[in-house]
Amino acid sequence: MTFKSKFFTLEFLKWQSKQYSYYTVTFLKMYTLLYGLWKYLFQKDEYFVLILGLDNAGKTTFLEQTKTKFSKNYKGLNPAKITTTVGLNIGRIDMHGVRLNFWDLGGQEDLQVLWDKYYAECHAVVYIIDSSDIDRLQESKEAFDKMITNPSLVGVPLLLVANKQDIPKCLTVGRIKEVFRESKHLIGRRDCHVLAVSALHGDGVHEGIEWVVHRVRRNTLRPPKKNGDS
Ligand SMILES: Nc1nc2c(ncn2[C@@H]2O[C@H](COP(=O)(O)OP(=O)(O)OP(=O)(O)O)[C@@H](O)[C@H]2O)c(=O)[nH]1
Ligand SMILES: [Mg+2]
Repeated sequence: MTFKSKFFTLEFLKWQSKQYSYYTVTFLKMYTLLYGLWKYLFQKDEYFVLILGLDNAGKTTFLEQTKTKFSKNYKGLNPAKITTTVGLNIGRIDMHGVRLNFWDLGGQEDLQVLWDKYYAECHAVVYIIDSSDIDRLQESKEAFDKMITNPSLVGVPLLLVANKQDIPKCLTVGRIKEVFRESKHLIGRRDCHVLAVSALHGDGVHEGIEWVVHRVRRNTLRPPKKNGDS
């Protein structure tokens, strides 16, 4: 090879490698741009909702009704087949362009110590009260007080579900409000709402979930996660 042809080959190789790096950078820029657009258009805001309350209050029944009402093709578990929760039940629904993830924890006394592990990550709490269990109303209020005193729940909307309203002679919503109003100073400025529900029959479940969605979306203290966020 002559000196001239060697020179031209070298120049050509340099030019070619410049072209390659130009295409690589352009490709990466396009990829980043398109991925950002895809994320913006298709990824939903995600919120995490804790379902808490004493054992037997109806938390898992409430979750099953929620999944049945808001998920296409989901046939809820037979209520008779729902047993006490020892670990965690999860559920997920999409509505109003957002995703709600539910964590339903066991309510037995020795399992309540696990509740606070989820506080920092949650965007709302649905607290279930058994309106037919007059003897344990005070115990439920104490568990509620302990929960809302935890600083990791500051600013989190609270939905109090007065469940089992289908049972004759159960406590009225008015009575339950009266009792839980004593915790007003602990609730502070958090959004809080008490709702009459029969999780077994599904009454009030839709309204409750609508309330939660609206409150978590407007709560600037706990921004949503984008799905895909770790
Ligand atoms: N009548 C009536 N029974 C209900 C209602 N909701 C739940 N139950 C019943 O209450 C019992 C307990 O319900 P669960 O959903 O398992 O209660 P839980 O709060 O998840 O209990 P743990 O998992 O032990 O903390 C079951 O027999 C349910 O069928 C309701 O609205 N009305
Ligand atoms: Mg349960």
